[in-house]
Amino acid sequence: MSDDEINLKELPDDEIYELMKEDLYDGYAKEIVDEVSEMLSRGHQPYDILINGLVAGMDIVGIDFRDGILFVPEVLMAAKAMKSGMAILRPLLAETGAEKIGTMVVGTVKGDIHDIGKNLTSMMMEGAGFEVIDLGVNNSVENFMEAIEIHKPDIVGMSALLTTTMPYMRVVIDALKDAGIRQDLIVMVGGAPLNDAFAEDIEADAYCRDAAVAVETAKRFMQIRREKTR
Ligand code: B1M
Repeated sequence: MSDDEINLKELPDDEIYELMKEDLYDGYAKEIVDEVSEMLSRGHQPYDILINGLVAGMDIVGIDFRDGILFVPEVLMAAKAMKSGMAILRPLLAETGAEKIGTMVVGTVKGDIHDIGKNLTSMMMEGAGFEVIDLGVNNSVENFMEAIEIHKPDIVGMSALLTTTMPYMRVVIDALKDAGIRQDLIVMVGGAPLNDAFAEDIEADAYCRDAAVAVETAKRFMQIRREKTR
Protein backbone atom coordinates (compact mmCIF):
# COMPACT_ATOMS: atom_id res chain seq x y z
CA MET A 1 0.00 0.00 0.00
CA SER A 2 1.46 3.38 -0.87
CA ASP A 3 2.22 6.11 1.64
CA ASP A 4 0.16 8.52 -0.49
CA GLU A 5 -2.97 6.63 0.46
CA ILE A 6 -2.24 5.98 4.12
CA ASN A 7 -1.01 8.17 6.93
CA LEU A 8 0.62 5.74 9.33
CA LYS A 9 0.53 8.24 12.18
CA GLU A 10 -3.26 8.07 12.18
CA LEU A 11 -3.49 4.29 12.43
CA PRO A 12 -3.75 2.34 15.69
CA ASP A 13 -1.04 -0.24 16.45
CA ASP A 14 -3.04 -3.32 15.46
CA GLU A 15 -3.86 -1.84 12.05
CA ILE A 16 -0.18 -1.15 11.41
CA TYR A 17 0.62 -4.77 12.22
CA GLU A 18 -2.10 -5.83 9.74
CA LEU A 19 -0.65 -3.46 7.15
CA MET A 20 2.83 -4.91 7.71
CA LYS A 21 1.53 -8.39 6.97
CA GLU A 22 -0.18 -7.14 3.79
CA ASP A 23 2.84 -5.15 2.62
CA LEU A 24 5.20 -8.02 3.33
CA TYR A 25 2.90 -10.26 1.30
CA ASP A 26 3.02 -7.73 -1.55
CA GLY A 27 6.80 -7.34 -1.26
CA TYR A 28 6.68 -3.59 -0.51
CA ALA A 29 10.09 -3.02 1.07
CA LYS A 30 9.82 0.76 1.48
CA GLU A 31 6.44 0.51 3.20
CA ILE A 32 7.82 -2.16 5.54
CA VAL A 33 10.69 0.16 6.46
CA ASP A 34 8.21 2.98 7.22
CA GLU A 35 5.98 0.72 9.30
CA VAL A 36 8.84 -0.77 11.30
CA SER A 37 10.15 2.74 11.96
CA GLU A 38 6.70 3.95 13.01
CA MET A 39 6.26 1.07 15.47
CA LEU A 40 9.71 1.73 16.94
CA SER A 41 8.84 5.41 17.34
CA ARG A 42 5.76 4.32 19.31
CA GLY A 43 7.97 2.42 21.73
CA HIS A 44 7.30 -1.13 20.54
CA GLN A 45 10.09 -3.60 21.27
CA PRO A 46 12.13 -4.70 18.22
CA TYR A 47 11.42 -8.35 19.02
CA ASP A 48 7.64 -7.74 19.12
CA ILE A 49 7.74 -5.94 15.77
CA LEU A 50 9.73 -8.79 14.29
CA ILE A 51 7.34 -11.48 15.50
CA ASN A 52 3.97 -9.71 15.20
CA GLY A 53 4.71 -7.97 11.91
CA LEU A 54 7.46 -9.58 9.85
CA VAL A 55 7.37 -13.22 10.93
CA ALA A 56 3.55 -13.23 11.02
CA GLY A 57 3.52 -11.83 7.46
CA MET A 58 6.01 -14.42 6.24
CA ASP A 59 3.85 -17.20 7.71
CA ILE A 60 0.99 -16.14 5.40
CA VAL A 61 3.38 -16.01 2.43
CA GLY A 62 4.48 -19.56 3.28
CA ILE A 63 0.93 -20.89 3.29
CA ASP A 64 0.07 -19.31 -0.06
CA PHE A 65 3.39 -20.46 -1.55
CA ARG A 66 2.58 -24.02 -0.47
CA ASP A 67 -0.91 -23.75 -1.92
CA GLY A 68 0.30 -22.49 -5.30
CA ILE A 69 -1.20 -19.02 -4.87
CA LEU A 70 2.21 -17.33 -4.75
CA PHE A 71 5.22 -18.27 -6.85
CA VAL A 72 8.99 -17.90 -6.45
CA PRO A 73 9.27 -14.28 -7.77
CA GLU A 74 6.57 -13.06 -5.36
CA VAL A 75 8.13 -14.95 -2.46
CA LEU A 76 11.51 -13.42 -3.29
CA MET A 77 9.93 -9.96 -3.19
CA ALA A 78 8.40 -10.78 0.19
CA ALA A 79 11.78 -12.05 1.43
CA LYS A 80 13.40 -8.82 0.24
CA ALA A 81 10.81 -6.75 2.09
CA MET A 82 11.35 -8.85 5.20
CA LYS A 83 15.11 -8.31 4.99
CA SER A 84 14.66 -4.54 4.70
CA GLY A 85 12.66 -4.58 7.95
CA MET A 86 15.17 -6.88 9.62
CA ALA A 87 18.00 -4.52 8.64
CA ILE A 88 16.47 -1.84 10.88
CA LEU A 89 15.82 -4.23 13.74
CA ARG A 90 19.16 -6.03 13.61
CA PRO A 91 21.32 -3.41 15.40
CA LEU A 92 18.60 -2.86 17.97
CA LEU A 93 18.31 -6.54 18.76
CA ALA A 94 22.09 -6.80 18.99
CA GLU A 95 22.39 -3.67 21.14
CA THR A 96 22.07 -5.22 24.58
CA GLY A 97 25.63 -4.50 25.67
CA ALA A 98 25.77 -8.09 26.85
CA GLU A 99 29.18 -9.59 27.50
CA LYS A 100 30.36 -12.17 24.97
CA ILE A 101 29.17 -15.51 26.25
CA GLY A 102 30.20 -17.79 23.42
CA THR A 103 30.85 -18.17 19.71
CA MET A 104 28.65 -19.80 17.11
CA VAL A 105 29.39 -20.78 13.53
CA VAL A 106 26.09 -21.00 11.68
CA GLY A 107 25.04 -21.72 8.12
CA THR A 108 22.31 -23.09 5.90
CA VAL A 109 23.30 -26.51 4.63
CA LYS A 110 24.25 -27.55 1.10
CA GLY A 111 21.52 -27.38 -1.52
CA ASP A 112 19.45 -24.91 0.50
CA ILE A 113 19.31 -21.16 -0.08
CA HIS A 114 16.73 -20.21 2.56
CA ASP A 115 18.33 -17.76 4.96
CA ILE A 116 15.68 -15.63 6.64
CA GLY A 117 15.26 -17.87 9.68
CA LYS A 118 19.01 -18.37 10.01
CA ASN A 119 19.58 -14.60 9.80
CA LEU A 120 16.95 -14.03 12.43
CA THR A 121 18.58 -16.62 14.69
CA SER A 122 21.98 -14.97 14.15
CA MET A 123 20.54 -11.58 15.05
CA MET A 124 18.97 -12.88 18.25
CA MET A 125 22.12 -14.75 19.22
CA GLU A 126 24.20 -11.61 18.72
CA GLY A 127 21.69 -9.69 20.80
CA ALA A 128 22.12 -12.23 23.58
CA GLY A 129 25.90 -11.74 23.60
CA PHE A 130 27.15 -14.45 21.27
CA GLU A 131 29.72 -13.83 18.57
CA VAL A 132 28.22 -15.22 15.39
CA ILE A 133 30.15 -16.29 12.32
CA ASP A 134 27.51 -16.61 9.63
CA LEU A 135 28.55 -18.76 6.69
CA GLY A 136 25.52 -17.85 4.59
CA VAL A 137 23.66 -20.42 2.50
CA ASN A 138 24.41 -23.62 0.58
CA ASN A 139 27.28 -24.74 2.82
CA SER A 140 29.19 -27.92 2.18
CA VAL A 141 30.64 -29.97 4.99
CA GLU A 142 34.04 -28.57 3.99
CA ASN A 143 32.82 -25.01 4.61
CA PHE A 144 31.62 -25.93 8.09
CA MET A 145 34.84 -27.78 8.93
CA GLU A 146 37.04 -24.95 7.70
CA ALA A 147 35.10 -22.35 9.71
CA ILE A 148 35.27 -24.54 12.83
CA GLU A 149 39.02 -24.90 12.39
CA ILE A 150 39.49 -21.14 12.03
CA HIS A 151 37.02 -19.79 14.59
CA LYS A 152 37.04 -22.55 17.21
CA PRO A 153 33.37 -21.97 18.11
CA ASP A 154 31.49 -23.32 21.11
CA ILE A 155 28.41 -23.90 18.98
CA VAL A 156 27.75 -25.09 15.44
CA GLY A 157 24.31 -24.08 14.16
CA MET A 158 22.76 -25.51 11.02
CA SER A 159 19.62 -24.45 9.22
CA ALA A 160 17.56 -26.31 6.59
CA LEU A 161 14.14 -25.48 5.22
CA LEU A 162 13.73 -28.33 2.79
CA THR A 163 13.01 -31.98 3.52
CA THR A 164 15.55 -32.76 0.80
CA THR A 165 18.38 -30.80 2.46
CA MET A 166 17.83 -31.57 6.14
CA PRO A 167 19.58 -34.98 5.87
CA TYR A 168 22.78 -33.10 5.02
CA MET A 169 23.02 -32.08 8.67
CA ARG A 170 23.91 -35.68 9.46
CA VAL A 171 26.78 -35.47 6.96
CA VAL A 172 28.24 -32.53 8.88
CA ILE A 173 27.78 -34.21 12.26
CA ASP A 174 29.40 -37.41 10.97
CA ALA A 175 32.36 -35.35 9.74
CA LEU A 176 32.71 -33.82 13.22
CA LYS A 177 32.75 -37.32 14.68
CA ASP A 178 35.32 -38.51 12.12
CA ALA A 179 37.53 -35.54 12.97
CA GLY A 180 37.25 -36.41 16.68
CA ILE A 181 35.80 -33.02 17.64
CA ARG A 182 32.10 -33.79 17.99
CA GLN A 183 32.26 -33.86 21.81
CA ASP A 184 33.92 -30.41 21.88
CA LEU A 185 31.01 -28.71 20.15
CA ILE A 186 27.40 -27.94 20.90
CA VAL A 187 25.43 -28.73 17.73
CA MET A 188 22.09 -26.96 17.35
CA VAL A 189 19.81 -27.39 14.36
CA GLY A 190 16.76 -25.49 13.17
CA GLY A 191 14.37 -25.01 10.27
CA ALA A 192 10.68 -25.53 9.65
CA PRO A 193 10.70 -29.22 8.58
CA LEU A 194 12.85 -30.40 11.54
CA ASN A 195 11.72 -31.71 14.91
CA ASP A 196 13.15 -33.11 18.14
CA ALA A 197 13.09 -36.70 16.87
CA PHE A 198 15.12 -35.76 13.78
CA ALA A 199 17.68 -33.87 15.88
CA GLU A 200 18.01 -36.86 18.18
CA ASP A 201 18.35 -39.23 15.24
CA ILE A 202 21.23 -37.30 13.67
CA GLU A 203 22.78 -36.85 17.14
CA ALA A 204 22.55 -33.07 17.28
CA ASP A 205 22.44 -31.65 20.80
CA ALA A 206 19.25 -29.69 20.24
CA TYR A 207 16.50 -28.82 17.81
CA CYS A 208 15.54 -25.14 18.05
CA ARG A 209 11.95 -24.43 17.07
CA ASP A 210 12.63 -20.73 16.68
CA ALA A 211 15.26 -18.07 17.25
CA ALA A 212 14.20 -17.43 20.84
CA VAL A 213 14.52 -21.13 21.65
CA ALA A 214 17.95 -21.11 19.97
CA VAL A 215 19.09 -18.35 22.33
CA GLU A 216 17.70 -20.09 25.43
CA THR A 217 19.22 -23.41 24.37
CA ALA A 218 22.61 -21.89 23.63
CA LYS A 219 22.70 -20.14 26.98
CA ARG A 220 21.71 -23.32 28.80
CA PHE A 221 24.40 -25.38 27.08
CA MET A 222 27.04 -22.70 27.71
CA GLN A 223 26.11 -22.70 31.39
CA ILE A 224 26.49 -26.49 31.57
CA ARG A 225 29.82 -26.23 29.76
CA ARG A 226 31.10 -23.56 32.20
CA GLU A 227 30.04 -25.66 35.19
CA LYS A 228 31.91 -28.68 33.80
CA THR A 229 35.15 -26.72 33.37
CA ARG A 230 35.04 -25.18 36.86
CO1 B1M B 1 11.09 -21.94 -0.13
N1 B1M B 1 10.14 -23.52 0.54
N2 B1M B 1 11.62 -22.96 -1.73
N3 B1M B 1 11.73 -20.25 -0.81
N4 B1M B 1 10.10 -21.11 1.26
C1 B1M B 1 9.55 -23.42 1.87
C2 B1M B 1 10.55 -23.85 2.94
C3 B1M B 1 8.31 -24.41 1.75
C4 B1M B 1 7.88 -25.02 3.10
C5 B1M B 1 7.15 -23.67 1.05
C6 B1M B 1 5.91 -24.50 0.96
O1 B1M B 1 5.82 -25.35 0.12
N5 B1M B 1 4.99 -24.22 1.85
C7 B1M B 1 8.86 -25.47 0.73
C8 B1M B 1 9.61 -26.65 1.34
C9 B1M B 1 8.81 -27.95 1.30
C10 B1M B 1 9.58 -29.03 1.92
O2 B1M B 1 10.72 -29.30 1.65
N6 B1M B 1 8.91 -29.70 2.82
C11 B1M B 1 9.78 -24.62 -0.13
C12 B1M B 1 10.20 -24.96 -1.44
C13 B1M B 1 9.60 -26.22 -2.02
C14 B1M B 1 11.13 -24.18 -2.16
C15 B1M B 1 11.68 -24.46 -3.56
C16 B1M B 1 12.07 -25.93 -3.84
C17 B1M B 1 10.64 -23.92 -4.55
C18 B1M B 1 10.95 -24.15 -6.00
O3 B1M B 1 11.92 -23.63 -6.50
N7 B1M B 1 10.12 -24.94 -6.60
C19 B1M B 1 12.92 -23.53 -3.62
C20 B1M B 1 14.19 -24.21 -3.09
C21 B1M B 1 15.41 -23.37 -3.23
C22 B1M B 1 16.61 -23.97 -2.49
O4 B1M B 1 16.79 -23.70 -1.31
N8 B1M B 1 17.38 -24.79 -3.16
C23 B1M B 1 12.48 -22.45 -2.68
C24 B1M B 1 12.87 -21.13 -2.80
C25 B1M B 1 12.48 -20.11 -1.95
C26 B1M B 1 12.81 -18.65 -2.19
C27 B1M B 1 14.22 -18.42 -2.76
C28 B1M B 1 11.79 -18.09 -3.13
C29 B1M B 1 12.57 -18.02 -0.76
C30 B1M B 1 13.84 -17.98 0.11
C31 B1M B 1 14.39 -16.57 0.25
C32 B1M B 1 15.41 -16.50 1.36
O5 B1M B 1 15.39 -17.22 2.35
N9 B1M B 1 16.32 -15.60 1.16
C33 B1M B 1 11.63 -19.07 -0.14
C34 B1M B 1 10.85 -18.81 1.02
C35 B1M B 1 10.86 -17.40 1.55
C36 B1M B 1 10.07 -19.83 1.63
C37 B1M B 1 9.02 -19.70 2.76
C38 B1M B 1 7.78 -19.08 2.12
C39 B1M B 1 9.38 -18.90 3.97
C40 B1M B 1 10.65 -19.34 4.70
C41 B1M B 1 10.96 -18.30 5.74
O6 B1M B 1 11.79 -17.46 5.51
N10 B1M B 1 10.22 -18.33 6.87
C42 B1M B 1 8.83 -21.22 3.18
C43 B1M B 1 7.47 -21.54 3.75
C44 B1M B 1 7.50 -21.54 5.27
O7 B1M B 1 8.45 -21.94 5.90
N11 B1M B 1 6.42 -21.13 5.86
C45 B1M B 1 9.37 -21.95 2.03
C46 B1M B 1 10.32 -17.32 7.92
C47 B1M B 1 11.45 -17.70 8.89
C48 B1M B 1 11.50 -16.67 10.00
O8 B1M B 1 11.12 -18.96 9.46
O9 B1M B 1 12.96 -20.15 8.20
O10 B1M B 1 11.34 -21.46 9.66
P1 B1M B 1 12.10 -20.22 9.38
O11 B1M B 1 13.09 -19.99 10.64
C49 B1M B 1 12.69 -20.06 11.99
C50 B1M B 1 12.85 -21.46 12.60
O12 B1M B 1 12.72 -22.51 11.67
C51 B1M B 1 14.17 -21.41 13.30
O13 B1M B 1 14.21 -20.07 13.76
C52 B1M B 1 13.71 -19.21 12.75
C53 B1M B 1 13.20 -17.96 13.37
O14 B1M B 1 12.27 -18.15 14.38
N12 B1M B 1 15.42 -21.67 12.58
C54 B1M B 1 16.58 -21.92 13.26
C55 B1M B 1 15.71 -21.65 11.26
N13 B1M B 1 16.99 -21.89 11.06
C56 B1M B 1 17.57 -22.06 12.26
C57 B1M B 1 18.89 -22.36 12.62
C58 B1M B 1 19.19 -22.52 13.97
C59 B1M B 1 18.19 -22.37 14.94
C60 B1M B 1 16.87 -22.07 14.59
O15 B1M B 1 20.48 -22.80 14.26
C61 B1M B 1 20.84 -23.01 15.53
